[in-house]
Amino acid sequence: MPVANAEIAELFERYAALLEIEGANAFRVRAYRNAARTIENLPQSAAGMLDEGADLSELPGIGEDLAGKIAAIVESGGFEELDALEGEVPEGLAAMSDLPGLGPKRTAQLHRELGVDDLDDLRAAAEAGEVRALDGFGRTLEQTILDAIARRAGQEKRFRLATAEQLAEPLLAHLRDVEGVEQAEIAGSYRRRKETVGDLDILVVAREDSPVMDRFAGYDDVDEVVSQGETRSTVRLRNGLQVDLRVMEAAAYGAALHYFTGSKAHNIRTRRIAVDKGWKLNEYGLFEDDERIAGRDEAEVYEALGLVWMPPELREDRGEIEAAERGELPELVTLDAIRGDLHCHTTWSDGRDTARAMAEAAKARGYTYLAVTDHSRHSRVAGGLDPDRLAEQIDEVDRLADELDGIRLLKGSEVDILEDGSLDLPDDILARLDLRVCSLHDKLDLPQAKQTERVIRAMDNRWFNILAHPTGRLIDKREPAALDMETVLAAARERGCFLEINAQPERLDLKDTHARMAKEMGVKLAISTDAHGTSGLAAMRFGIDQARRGWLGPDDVLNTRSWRDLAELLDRS
Ligand code: DGT
Ligand code: CA
Ligand code: CA
Ligand code: ZN
Repeated sequence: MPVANAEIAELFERYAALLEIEGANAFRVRAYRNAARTIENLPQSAAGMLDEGADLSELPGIGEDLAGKIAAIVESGGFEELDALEGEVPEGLAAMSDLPGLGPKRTAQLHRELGVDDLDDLRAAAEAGEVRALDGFGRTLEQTILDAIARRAGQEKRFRLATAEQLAEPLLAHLRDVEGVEQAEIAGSYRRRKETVGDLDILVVAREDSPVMDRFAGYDDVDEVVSQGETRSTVRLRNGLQVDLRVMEAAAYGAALHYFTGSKAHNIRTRRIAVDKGWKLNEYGLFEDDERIAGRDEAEVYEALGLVWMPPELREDRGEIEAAERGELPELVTLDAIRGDLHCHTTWSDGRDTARAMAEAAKARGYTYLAVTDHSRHSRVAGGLDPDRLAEQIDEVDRLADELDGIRLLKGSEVDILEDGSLDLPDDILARLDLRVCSLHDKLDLPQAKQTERVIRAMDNRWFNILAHPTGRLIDKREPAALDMETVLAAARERGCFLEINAQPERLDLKDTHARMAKEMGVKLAISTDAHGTSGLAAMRFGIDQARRGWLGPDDVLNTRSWRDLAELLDRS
């Protein structure tokens, strides 16, 4: 069983975190983070490429050294330097740095100044009020840490959707290949495209004599068979992800798909509708007395209940039942409606590919425009551009635009929003761009009133267009900035500004409920990949998932428009 790209990426992330805890050079740390992203976004399996004799050091951002480490991971599941560092850094520190709100830098500080080296120590120190006294910590963060430790204690690990997908899709293909298997699908939160999944729920219709259960338990990536029965088995994969498999008859497949797709809250509503009609609804079907009146496919179940089939992304009991009853389910945006990407990086800052390569990759995706938005000077470790360098880039992009056919390259910048709410670049250079995405990259822990005010100040600048990754959260790693989202959205609407759904699997920022809030308040959103290389452009579909969970239709999304229509919307004059 080849090592999945996500697993290689995870080890590089881990190595980067350990390096950071040790206080290693920021550029070195970043090299591993970038490599993790490169590998995670590769369109092919790195292990497969090695197998075919590919030279991984030719990948952007991967030199000889990193290529060697990848080969070692593929060969042995790890690499020497990681083992060595894991030996040096106490295990508890790694766990600490995983806590939202902490991260490696603060972990190092806690270790240095309080001698704390695991979660128990940390809790004790926080309870004794020692943490708040440290430089840059304070009472709020101390409480955040205590909450996070408490939450972690009673919690199973969740997996990012994109990570789960890299393990789930090959497994699903494996099952579909087993003789006698007629249908197979992944239900649960995975099918609802939730940003993280707790476990996978696979449903299969198979002939009686199909060896599907044995082939499931014997799958190469299975670490442990938790239970195995005739109609239900559970296994744990090597990275810890648990998978349930259920085998059923075709006549119940639709009912099972409905039941195990959930959500639980949605199911409770549909079951109540059935009960009100004097029926019974469960994973085997919709029953009137003992007669099954629906169950073969999902649409049939919904229709029998007086509803219509609805996309799984909507099934959270957030109004979708009522909307279906009124015949007013929203039309949801799809990937093929996207005409361009409005946020990406190139070798001018911390991207791995040239603007030309990015443009060509965008064109290959069928886009008609791509905005080049490299960092501004305040993002120093990301190689941010000062006004002179940006002016040079503007000239280069103009030159490139002349040479390129069939794709429009837009001049942009990802401008840091400074602590006082001013933008990191002067107006005269901002004025020369086609668009500006503006972001918070530091001081994410300001109190809510200050943070909200900071963003609104920034929007007061007439060149502000799109608030990128609005809260700065990293799923399970970094808490969102404390923004009053309703106030921010109202301010954006008033000023003709927009917000972004950042499609990177670890960001997915705005989250679904905030995207929905934006739609309801009439603020359109960009869905952008923030790609740092050509392969990063593929993340668009995760942004689409998130947008669909926020009920967004094509009209609610900026980049479903032609550049002409979009330019008009962006023009604040
Ligand atoms: P996860 O795995 O935590 O990301 O979330 P889900 O939604 O995949 O939840 P899971 O795996 O516990 O169960 C799969 C589906 O099965 C769930 O979405 C709805 C259904 N289900 C599970 N337990 C119950 C229950 O107690 N009542 C009802 N009505 N449905 C349930
Ligand atoms: Ca599940
Ligand atoms: Ca489950
Ligand atoms: Zn960016």
